[in-house]
Amino acid sequence: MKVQVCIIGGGPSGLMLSQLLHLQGIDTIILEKSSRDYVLSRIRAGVLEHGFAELMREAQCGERMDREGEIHHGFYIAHDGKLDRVDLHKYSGGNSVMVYGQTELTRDLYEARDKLGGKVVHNAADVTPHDIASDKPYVTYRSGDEVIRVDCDYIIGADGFHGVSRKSIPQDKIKEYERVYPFGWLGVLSRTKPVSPELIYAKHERGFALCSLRSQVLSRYYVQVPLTDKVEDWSDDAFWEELKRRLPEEIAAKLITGPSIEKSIAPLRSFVCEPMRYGRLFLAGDAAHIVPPTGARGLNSAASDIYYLYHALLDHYKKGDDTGIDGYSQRALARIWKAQRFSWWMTTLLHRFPDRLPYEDRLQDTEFEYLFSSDAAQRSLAENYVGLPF
Ligand code: RFL
Ligand code: PHB
Repeated sequence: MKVQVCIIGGGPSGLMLSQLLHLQGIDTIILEKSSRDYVLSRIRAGVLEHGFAELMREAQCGERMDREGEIHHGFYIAHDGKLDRVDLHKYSGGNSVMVYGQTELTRDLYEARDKLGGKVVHNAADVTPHDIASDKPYVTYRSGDEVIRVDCDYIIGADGFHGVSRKSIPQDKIKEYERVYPFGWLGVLSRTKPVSPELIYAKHERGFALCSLRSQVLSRYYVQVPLTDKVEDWSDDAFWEELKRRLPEEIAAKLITGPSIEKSIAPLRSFVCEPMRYGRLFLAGDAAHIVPPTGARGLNSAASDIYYLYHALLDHYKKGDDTGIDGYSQRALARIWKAQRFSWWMTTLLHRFPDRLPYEDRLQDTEFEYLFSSDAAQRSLAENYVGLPF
């Protein structure tokens, strides 16, 4: 089989790129190792920046998001018994974020791919890129006993942090930067009314907590837990009790609890791979970089990769101009590192680090005092949270 662009990974990055290219008459295939149901069962991002929402619209997938998603003009930070609001609208020049779950957005992208007759192969086993440094790369995968070969011009590695794409680049051609945090997030999804119409990020001496939502009847909550904790250690009751302890009393008193419909632990990690291209293989999204979820940047960073790649491939196929292709890695990384900085800063601001010094505790308190007494500091937070331009 021959296509112009072979995309490894059917998460939001791969689906979005394939949809955008298809609309421009560029032929793609997506090779996804899991089933569609499995991909759609993963509960991840909840907050989308303006740029991501725009890309969904450009991909002709924004209709349900615009109907069912919620526009948020601000969020709260609970700290030291206080509840301060970050006014995104005021401090970012009228911008906002969209609250719409990754599960729903992925479903919309799959439906759009189906509608256009896009090629999406699920349960593709042993996906392997070959000859990526040559101008005739190809990818093989296994379906049952049959090995299928896909010849292409370009390979896009959109297969997440644990995918095969980054690992297929020779180790001496890339440099990896990583920080693993000494805690994770225990997340619970419940069919209950959210405790607050806007998100609440809470810093507490027992650890971080987050009150988020998917809709007015579906809540998403998180608490910081040690890496040694297992989901089985946490009954629903234990989760709700711990969450309440970390919230201001008046919020905890309003919290409506219910059975969890999903419960999982995500470790926190910062990671960047440089460069994001080797030969004819381009990395995009979590395959190239990871952030801790605190600043809600992960999927939003994938969006700028996809935007740059989409335009680079368009220029190549429509105008014979390879400037975008040659500049992709550098351009993408410039924005990625800013998202890394912001996510690291939000994580440091809000979490309890097990090995912190008393000196660092005082600095953390001072960060809040400064933040909520300075328009410039709130402007910086808002500008990063709604997403830097791309
Ligand atoms: P994904 O979603 O990991 O998709 C990669 C796909 O590739 C497939 N795959 C393979 N396919 C073929 N062959 C192989 N060898 C393969 N190996 C893997 C996988 O099955 C999968 O389907 O990467 P993608 O598309 O780059 O998307 C990235 C986002 O998923 C991620 O950045 C966000 O979820 C991060 N994130 C958040 N981002 C935000 O912008 N805002 C948020 O509010 C936000 N909240 C979060 C988050 C991530 C979280 N977790 C669980 C890490 C909250 C959490 C808790
Ligand atoms: C979520 O709703 O899952 C969510 C929201 C904001 C974050 C991280 C996760 O910063």
